[in-house]
Formats: sequence, structure tokens, C-alpha cells
Amino acid sequence: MMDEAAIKAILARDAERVETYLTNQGPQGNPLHGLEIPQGLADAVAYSLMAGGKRLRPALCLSFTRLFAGDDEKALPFAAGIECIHTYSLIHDDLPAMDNDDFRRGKPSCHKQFDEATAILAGDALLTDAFFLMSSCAESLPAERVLQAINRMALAAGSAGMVGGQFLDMQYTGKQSIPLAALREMHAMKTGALLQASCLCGALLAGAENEELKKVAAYGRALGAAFQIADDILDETGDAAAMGKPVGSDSANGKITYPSLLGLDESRRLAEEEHQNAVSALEPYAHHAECAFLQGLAAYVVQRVQ
Ligand code: GRG
Repeated sequence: MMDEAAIKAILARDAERVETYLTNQGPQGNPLHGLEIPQGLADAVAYSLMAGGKRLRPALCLSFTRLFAGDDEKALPFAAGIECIHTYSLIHDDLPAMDNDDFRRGKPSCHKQFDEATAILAGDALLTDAFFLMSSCAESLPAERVLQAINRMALAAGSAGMVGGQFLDMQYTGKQSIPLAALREMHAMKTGALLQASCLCGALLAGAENEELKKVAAYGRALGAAFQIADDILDETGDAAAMGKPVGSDSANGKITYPSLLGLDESRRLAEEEHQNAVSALEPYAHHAECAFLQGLAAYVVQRVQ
């Protein structure tokens, strides 16, 4: 098993590659592919995009490309596009009409730093420009693979995935209780779908076959669940400075969480169970060096809360 320092080193290396790509080719670059972007919009996009996220989703995409013997350099525009989708979701999630959060990634959220209209448009720009970046992979990878990956990513980010999950989250907010199955389904859509699709897209870009994609999907599903349970636990027990946002915001906002439904101990047990599911899903690739990183990443996600 890979130790935490080695996992963090790989994450940091891939984060830097993604950030370099975003700096040079991303939607805050001015001009974007020769076209001028209004400076105020570019500033708001850059503010949120370059605010020091972990770049977990692009790292998953690149790692799965490597696992299936693809050239991860050629997948870089796709990975950068995924981070744009993720950043858009955070900007919109923080808006007054949604979670109304004043801080994100340790800084004032986008609508606090700029204004609401600018934050809405920065999110819209990131979402749309993400598809420009992802489709530009077809310059160096087979167009059919790129199309399959975009198709998968669009499904995960849209109404049957992240946006649908966010809608359910808003509906459940303020309720006394909901069934555990409803909480799991909501999180599978809101947080899990994008994490899982990041894994699947990396594999698709490398040309992975259907049987392989099933294992990737199982890993991504379990990782997404472990990540969300850990996030809920950290919201109760975590350190505000380390998280870059106040703790306890879930209960203050009337959110139902894993700890509020199950208690902390059972939530930790469930996170560990999902970690084991993620590890098992990739057991057929145990001989591959990349597998140690991916399995270690699943451990890292839950170790933070055990
Ligand atoms: C507004 C359409 C729309 C969707 C919002 C994902 C999401 C849906 C909202 C985020 C709310 C939230 C805090 C969810 C918990 C899990 C999560 C996505 C945490 C943030 O992801 P990290 O930890 O963030 O990967 P960094 O900053 O490292 O990129």
C-alpha cells in the first residue's frame, strides 16, 4: 500500500500539471484561443478556479488513463475541463439562493468577492468552456473515445447527476428526517456522479473495454460515497482553518447528513466499508503501479475522519 506522502506527491504533481494547463489554456486566460474575454468575467473565473482546490477529479481522470496504458498528457485538456465543471458547481452552490456560503477554499466565495450576477456568469462560463476544453482532446486522441467521454461527463453533470442531486438536496433541506436510501441516492448524484465520471472518462480516453469500465464504475461509486460520508463527518468534527470554510454549516443550514441520521461511529464504519469496496473493485489491477495510488487515495479520503 502506498503511504500518504507518496499519494500527496502524485496529487500535487498532477494538480500542478492541471493548473499550468488552466493558466495557459483555461477560460480565465485572455484571450481564450484567440478570442477576447471580458476582463471582469476572466477575473472572477480565475479567482475561483485558481483558489487552490485539491484537483482530485482531474487527478482521478489522469490516473485512470495511465492505468489503462493511455497517454495522460493527451488527457490533460479533459482533466482541466472536469475541474472547470467542479468549480462552477462550487460557485453556484455558494450562491444566496442555494447554500448561501460566504467562504470557499479559505477565501470569500465568488459572489462575495464580486457580485451575484458575476458569480452566476462565472459558473456558466466555466461549465460551457469545460466542454470546449474536453472536446479539444479530439485534436490528439481518437474522436470516438473523446465523444464517449464527453457523453458520460454530460450525463454525470446534468439533471440525472450533479444538478439533479443538488435539486434533491434543496428539497430535503429543512426536513426533520429522510430515509437513509434517499440520502445515499442524493449524494450519489450530487457528489458521486462527477467523481465516478472523472474515473470513467480517464478510462474511456485510454480505450478501456466494457468489462474494465464496470470495475472503474464500482471504484468511482464507492470512492464518491466514502468522500461524501467523510465530508459530512468533517463538517462536524473538522478544523475550519484546514477546510477553508466554517464547520457545523450543515446543521446550521438544516441539512440532513450521515452523522445526523446515523451518528458519528456508524458514519465512520460506513466510510470504511466504502473504502474497502473501492479497494476491492480494483483488485484485478493489483499488479499495476497505478493501482496502489488509486487504492491509497480511497484510504486517504477516509483516514482523515477515522
Ligand atoms: C450548484 C449545480 C450545482 C451543484 C452543486 C457538488 C455540489 C453540487 C456542491 C458542493 C457542496 C459540497 C460542499 C459538497 C460536499 C462534497 C464536495 C463536492 C466537496 C468539495 O470538493 P473538494 O473537497 O473541493 O474536492 P476542492 O476545493 O478541493 O476542489
